[in-house]
Amino acid sequence: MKGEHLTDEYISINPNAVVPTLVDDGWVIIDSTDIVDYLDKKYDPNSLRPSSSSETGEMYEWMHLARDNHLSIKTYMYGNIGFLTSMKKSEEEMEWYRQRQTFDKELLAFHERFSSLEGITSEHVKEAEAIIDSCFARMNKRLENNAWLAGNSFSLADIAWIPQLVILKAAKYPFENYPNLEAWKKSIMQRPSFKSAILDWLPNTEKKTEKVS
Ligand SMILES: N[C@@H](CCC(=O)N[C@@H](CS)C(=O)NCC(=O)O)C(=O)O
Repeated sequence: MKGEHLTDEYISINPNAVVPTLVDDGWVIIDSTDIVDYLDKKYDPNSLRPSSSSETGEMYEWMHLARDNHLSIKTYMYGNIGFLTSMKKSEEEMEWYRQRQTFDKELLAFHERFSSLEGITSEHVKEAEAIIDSCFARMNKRLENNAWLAGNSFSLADIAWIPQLVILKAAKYPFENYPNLEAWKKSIMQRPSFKSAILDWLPNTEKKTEKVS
C-alpha cells in the first residue's frame, strides 16, 4: 500500500480509511460485503444469490460473519507476517489517524496496538486464532454435506470468505482440522472468475494455496 488511503481526500469518502471503496453513479459504498451485494443487485441481477428467502438469509449470515471477524483475521496476519510490521504507522501518522478515523473504534484500537512498541503479541494472535477457528469449524460442518456455504450454488457467501482463506493460507494458518474447506476452495479456484479477479492480479496465489492442509 502506498498510503493513499491515509489522506484527507480518501477519508472523506471512506471514514474508516480502508480499501476498498466503490463510487458508482454518485453512490459511495464502503465495505466489501456491501460492495459485492450492490454489484450483484445492480449489474447482474441476483445471479449470485439463492432464490429462496431462507437461503438468502443464510447467505447474509455468512457474509456478516466474514465482515464481523475481519479484525481477527487482520490480527492473525499482522502478528504472523514479519514484513507487515513495515506497515506500522509513525506517531505522526497515528495522530492524523486518531483525529480523523473516529468511525470504527475497534479498528482504531487495532491500529493503536499494531503501531505500538509492543505490537501484536502472541497472546493477541492466540485470541484471534480461537475466533477464526470457531468460524472455520462452522464452515467445515456446513461443507460436509453441501458444496457451497448458502443454498445449492456459488453465492456472495462464498465470495465473502474465499479471500480470507487465501490470505490466511499465505500466512500459514493451520488448516488441518478443516478438510472440507479444501474441496470448497478448489472448486472456487477453478472458476474462470477466480482467475480474472485474483490470479491475474496475484499470480503466486495458486502456489500459496495449492494445498490447504
Ligand atoms: N471490512 C472491510 C475491511 C477493509 C480493510 O481492512 N481493508 C484493508 C486492506 S484488505 C485496509 O485497507 N487496511 C489498511 C488499514 O487498516 O489501515 C472490508 O471488507 O471492506
